[in-house]
Amino acid sequence: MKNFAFSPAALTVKAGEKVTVVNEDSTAHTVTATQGGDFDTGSIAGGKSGSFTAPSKAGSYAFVCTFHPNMKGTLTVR
Ligand SMILES: [Cu+2]
Repeated sequence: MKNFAFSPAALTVKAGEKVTVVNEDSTAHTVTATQGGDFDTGSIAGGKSGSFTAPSKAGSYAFVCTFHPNMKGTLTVR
């Protein structure tokens, strides 16, 4: 995350893969599945990294930052 955006906003990973994200802003962010609680990094402080485990089911999953709902991205699980 950088400048209040996810980069890249569209990410493709394998089912069950551990995904690490880096927060390059000074403000805390999260990577949180929009629906179903499929994944959630919890709060990642500025300058820190966090991780989540991708869902085991293939598909397309929207995510947001819970603090900044205008930050949006899509996780594709294959
Ligand atoms: Cu945020």
